[in-house]
Amino acid sequence: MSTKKFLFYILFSFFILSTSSFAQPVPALDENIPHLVTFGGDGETGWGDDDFVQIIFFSIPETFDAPVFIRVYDPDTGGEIDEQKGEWDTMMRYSVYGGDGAASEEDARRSNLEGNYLSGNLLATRSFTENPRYDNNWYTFGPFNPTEGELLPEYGGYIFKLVIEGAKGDDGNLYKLFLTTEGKENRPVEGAFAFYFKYKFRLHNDVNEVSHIYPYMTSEVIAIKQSNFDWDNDGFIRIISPTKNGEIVRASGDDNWTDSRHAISEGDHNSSLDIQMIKKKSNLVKDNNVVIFLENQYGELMPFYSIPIGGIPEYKYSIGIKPKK
Ligand SMILES: [Ca+2]
Ligand SMILES: [Ca+2]
Ligand SMILES: [Ca+2]
Repeated sequence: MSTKKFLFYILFSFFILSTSSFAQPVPALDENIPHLVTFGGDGETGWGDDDFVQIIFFSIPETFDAPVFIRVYDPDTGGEIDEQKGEWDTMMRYSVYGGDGAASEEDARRSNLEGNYLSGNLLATRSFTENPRYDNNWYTFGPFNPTEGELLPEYGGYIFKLVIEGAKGDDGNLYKLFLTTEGKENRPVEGAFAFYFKYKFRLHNDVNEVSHIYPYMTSEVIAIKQSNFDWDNDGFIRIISPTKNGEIVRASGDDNWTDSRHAISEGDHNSSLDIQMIKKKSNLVKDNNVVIFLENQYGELMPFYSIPIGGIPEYKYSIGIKPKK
């Protein structure tokens, strides 16, 4: 394949990926993560949620001019998929924000709960306790006009922020999200995607499953620092990229944070990283909830994308081993 054709192929792949239904659910299909997690605010951090708030951003292309909806699967805390601690007594508050500052506010990206993380215009909010009506079922926020989002071309268009807060109680809320063009079904918004700077989720209860997250390395990045919480020593985390053939990332134990630094070389620029979470093969770590975030060499948070930009990266032997001059 000629270089030109190859470049076209890359762009074409990106176009297909970014417009497929794969881009619309959170967690994304390519991530192979079963559910997001947020605990009630009276919970214990040792159950796998460090601060009882999750913040997810959705990006809608400027060219898209029809209404959009944000749907939440199993928004209540109770019933089949959620994590019970004593009585079901948890209240989860979901709030959608748009307008100036919704996503550009540093406190929102860093989920600095002492600061102005509820920035922007509040467009919709609703709280849920245990409610069988929404067990294994969807609740829909919207419609929203795309221009109600915050316009940030560097993040692909109009941005909406969904904040999920454990207002009361101590149980674990498991849930999924979908950005859609319809209020009653999941229909992808063409060219849209989600991104998140601090990600809290449940790993599979199956030792053979591998979950993934996909940050993108621009040409300015020369080093990253990953931090993770409450991994419970569940197997290992590794990086696959054009120059990294399974570089090991330090993983945390029970109820603590750990971090590790990783150099990023030229061969990884303009590519996603595939950060793989490989569960321990013996002694299943059951119901393992974890938190992870990433910073660049300036200490700036780096987003994970629901689409691996440029496609899922692969190790390239010819780049990993530099030719002698
Ligand atoms: Ca739930
Ligand atoms: Ca409880
Ligand atoms: Ca855990």
